[in-house]
Amino acid sequence: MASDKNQCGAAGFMPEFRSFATDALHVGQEPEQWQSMAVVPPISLSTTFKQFGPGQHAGYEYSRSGNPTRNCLERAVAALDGAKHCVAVASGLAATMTIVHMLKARDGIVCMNDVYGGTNRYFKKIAAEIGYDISFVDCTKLELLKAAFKPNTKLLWIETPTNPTMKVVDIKACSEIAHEYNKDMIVVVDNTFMSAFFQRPLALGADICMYSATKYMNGHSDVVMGLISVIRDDLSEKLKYLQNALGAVPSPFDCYMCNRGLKTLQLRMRQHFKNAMAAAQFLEADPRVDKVIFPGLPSHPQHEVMKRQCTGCPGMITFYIKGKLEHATTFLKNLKLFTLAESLGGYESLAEHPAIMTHASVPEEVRVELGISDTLIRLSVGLEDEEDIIADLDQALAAAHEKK
Ligand code: P1T
Repeated sequence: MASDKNQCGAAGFMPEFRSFATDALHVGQEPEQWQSMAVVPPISLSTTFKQFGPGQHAGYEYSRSGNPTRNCLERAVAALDGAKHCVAVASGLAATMTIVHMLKARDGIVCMNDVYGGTNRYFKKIAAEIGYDISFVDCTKLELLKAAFKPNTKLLWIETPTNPTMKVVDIKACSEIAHEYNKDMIVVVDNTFMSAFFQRPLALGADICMYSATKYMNGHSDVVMGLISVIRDDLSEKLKYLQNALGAVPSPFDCYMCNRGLKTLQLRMRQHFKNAMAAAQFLEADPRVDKVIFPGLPSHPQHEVMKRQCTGCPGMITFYIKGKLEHATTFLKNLKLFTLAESLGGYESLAEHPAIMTHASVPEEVRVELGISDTLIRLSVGLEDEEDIIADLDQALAAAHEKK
């Protein structure tokens, strides 16, 4: 049974999704699917599969079009997303590319204005040059979204919370507006920051839920992968066709790893939430910090939306350190437990400087407009002990503000 309060003690959020852990452990993992009755899905490395007669096969022909290990993962993810189908691809950006290939050049795409730097670069430098009509809009302002749609708009791309400024977009409201404008518009939510444990975009009206599985879904910083989940059979058919026709597929080994990562998704996300809440509260009370952006705090501008559409918050925090660029870089260089590195969502705590690192490809004037300034620092709070996480932040803040 779903409880009123989350295990991490956060009140006011949606109850956790029913049978989440059971599905993560068992859907797609049935021993009976293997002749050996293996309890853990084997890594099926064979690129090709014997046929009984030409065109008569046991479900698999060639490993790009279908692979047994990948199939286990796809079935598990579909269950966790409350979806019917899932397609695994080689990276989060390969998922974006695969989805955009469902459209034709000159079709319009409206995209949330703050998204991962690589997504911004793909839309602006690749998709726009092919001929897609791309526009960016702040989807937290629904009147701006309404005004952004044009007769050729075929797809709405939402990221929530956004990377890196953690704006929260109301998925239900945006999906309704998009589908009212054009019932066939495809609403995509990049669910990377949330994972399937905290947010189910398909239940909120979106048509596609996608991930960089490189982050929380795998959770161990050792796989690069993308996942795309859908309920609609027509979208699944197109995406499966493109998975094979574009060929950006993940390796069976990576599928095995990600499938394994899902087994602890629930436990990991609960702990990420707990640790991040403690770190965010510490930073918010600290005079060496200008501002903390964490959707689990009542100070977050869309905290109410977050509670309404999510079961909790991941380990992502951004904050503005008091001072200048020099203070941000000194803070980052002095961290001992947090590793200064790009990426997020692994068991280990990471910290980075979006303006210089993950979002360097976003034009400077756009960065300024979005608030990706020299003093903005992004944390991916990991699963270490809470006291050690806070002690590390404390000592690095002290180093940054010493004699300055
Ligand atoms: O790296 P890849 O698996 O291709 O995923 C791209 C991607 C898509 N969507 C979001 C929200 C992301 O954060 C990412 C990748 N992000 C980082 C590498 C980062 O450090 O922010």
